[in-house]
Amino acid sequence: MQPSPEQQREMLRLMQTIRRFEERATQDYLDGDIYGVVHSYIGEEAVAVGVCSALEEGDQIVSTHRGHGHCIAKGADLDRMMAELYGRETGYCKGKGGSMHIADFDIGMLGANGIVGGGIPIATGAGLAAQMDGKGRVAVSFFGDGASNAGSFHESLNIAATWKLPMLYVCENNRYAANTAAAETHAREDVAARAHGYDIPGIIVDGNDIAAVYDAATTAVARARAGEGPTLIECKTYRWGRHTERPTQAEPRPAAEVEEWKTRDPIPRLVEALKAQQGQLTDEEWEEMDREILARISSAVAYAKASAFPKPEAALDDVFSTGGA
Ligand SMILES: Cc1ncc(C[n+]2csc(CCOP(=O)(O)OP(=O)(O)O)c2C)c(N)n1
Ligand SMILES: [Mg+2]
Repeated sequence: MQPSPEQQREMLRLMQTIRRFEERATQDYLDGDIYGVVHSYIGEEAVAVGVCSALEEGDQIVSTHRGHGHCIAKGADLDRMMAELYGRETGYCKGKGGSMHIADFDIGMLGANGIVGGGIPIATGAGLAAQMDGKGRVAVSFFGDGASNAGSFHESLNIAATWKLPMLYVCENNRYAANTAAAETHAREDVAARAHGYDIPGIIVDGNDIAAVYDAATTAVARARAGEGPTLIECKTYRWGRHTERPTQAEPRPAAEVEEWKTRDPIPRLVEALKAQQGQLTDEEWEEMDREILARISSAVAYAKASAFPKPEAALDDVFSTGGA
């Protein structure tokens, strides 16, 4: 299914917001203003936006350590995101979680996760809850090629396939897990092929082509809502940056490979596609959209900087739940 021009413009806005957010987060991290670590999603924007554009508000997603893009694509608030990266009390986790732990239950973003493969069973639990609720909700698990080698991936796919849970398993195959090439750890190159072991569809898409991602996600969502069970979608993509933005982070990837993937940038691809549709985007409109996004990111940074750090006496707040029973 092809998105309408209006939907495509919204997808472009979201992808460029992720791009500009990540550029700014990287810069501010290198300047020492952001604590912890930043894993940039630059280059992979079409996956988060393509999938989340196929969802409804009540659908739920679970993210990874590289999670800013998923949050933005699902509609997270940029002020609270940036404040969390800055470790401020106005952030999503009151400044105590940082980049890898943003969650917003109100928009169906059940959380990023620093544990590789840790989010997959959480998403599967959300899928089970959606099935039990019977309101037609679906759950999406985003994870990397590295995570697909974790036991939690196989356990989750098995139970989701057996119980026909309304799920999308979205593998962001960027060909590396930290410094290890997937070729060194995957017996078979295509993660999607593993779906056959669980008798569910395993789809491979060009993860830098947002129309292809959206199309695959739309089909999988319809299947899930119809009670036919989960789909594994493998998006072939690439991160432009090193594994983290730490200045000391190793870079085992050949420079020519990185440069080659930059030519497959998903954002200009969508810009060109929109321009080719008579009257759907002009250079001026695109420049204006980018200016607005940059201004929005700057105001999120200003909000973060104007917010206070959490107080030491708040360190143990929100650690325990009374359960309400
Ligand atoms: C259980 C666990 N093992 C190892 C790590 C360290 N680690 C963090 S990210 C990462 C690589 C993950 O690769 P992949 O799943 O492909 O995601 P990508 O970073 O490529 O998006 C590793 C090994 C971790 N956080 N958790
Ligand atoms: Mg990877």
